[in-house]
Amino acid sequence: MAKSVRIIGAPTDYGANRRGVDMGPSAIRYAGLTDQLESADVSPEDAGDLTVPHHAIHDADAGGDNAKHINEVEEVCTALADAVANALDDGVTPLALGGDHSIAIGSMVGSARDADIGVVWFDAHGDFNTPETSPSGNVHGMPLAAALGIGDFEGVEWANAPSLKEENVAIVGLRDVDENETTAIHDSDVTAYTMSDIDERGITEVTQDALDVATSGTDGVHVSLDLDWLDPREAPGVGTPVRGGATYREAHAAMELVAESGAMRSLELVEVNPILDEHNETATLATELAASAFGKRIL
Ligand code: NNH
Ligand code: MN
Ligand code: MN
Ligand code: MN
Repeated sequence: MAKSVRIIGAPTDYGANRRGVDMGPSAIRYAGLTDQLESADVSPEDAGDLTVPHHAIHDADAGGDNAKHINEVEEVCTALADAVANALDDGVTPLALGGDHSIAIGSMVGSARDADIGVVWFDAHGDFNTPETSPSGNVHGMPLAAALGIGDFEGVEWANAPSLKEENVAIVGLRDVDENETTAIHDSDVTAYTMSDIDERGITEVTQDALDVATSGTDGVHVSLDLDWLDPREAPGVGTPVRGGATYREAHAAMELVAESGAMRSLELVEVNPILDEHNETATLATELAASAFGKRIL
């Protein structure tokens, strides 16, 4: 019987400083997500979008908060955590569509509710800031710290995934990390691979190591795919592009290894910004990479 996947849209941009990423779920669906998933031999069901609070004067640049729009982020992440946990209860693999990367707090909390999980985080950025260290106050730069209960997030129930351990978190593809964030990553037990590691060792070896980190002693892995992990030439439709990212083939190779591991418990595709995109190609790429992560094969 084909594996079932439940698509859960989280159309929010409260964690980012560029508008437009809230249209990501629509763009990814429009790019043909369900067809791609079917081509990977999984059967998709679309649960639609979560309700995101309306903010009449949403201006992410306003205010000097350490964690901007944290109440809205909490509301979305709480709903997403429930939706992810319910999908897993129903024996279905959750596929969350962002939205900005703050939604990962909800994905991880939900995925970890009844299991010990590991995380593989494909991203140009560390997303390891806390409200104290963040230079921007944007929560999309903080989800890993939040889920691990680091910094101001310590003991914040909606934002922590207590069963998630630093030893089971691997970040892949780093090339833009803030100063204090660098120290925090070094001081933690998280494993981080930069683009230079990928240059030196190749994408397959690095991804395999990351999967080993995330599967060691856990029940399954949450895979978080920030589209800015890819080079902006492949994925121009993101809010914070950084040159020197993963190529199209490297990204597929990594997702194919994810599928081969058989360990993926939940997946999310985040930071697709259709306003900044060219002909929806970043959203299209997201659908193709999801298909590879769910086991699409050429032959
Ligand atoms: N590190 C920066 C911050 O915390 C940028 C984070 N932006 C991302 N993360 N897109 O993946 O504000
Ligand atoms: Mn609260
Ligand atoms: Mn990110
Ligand atoms: Mn990023």
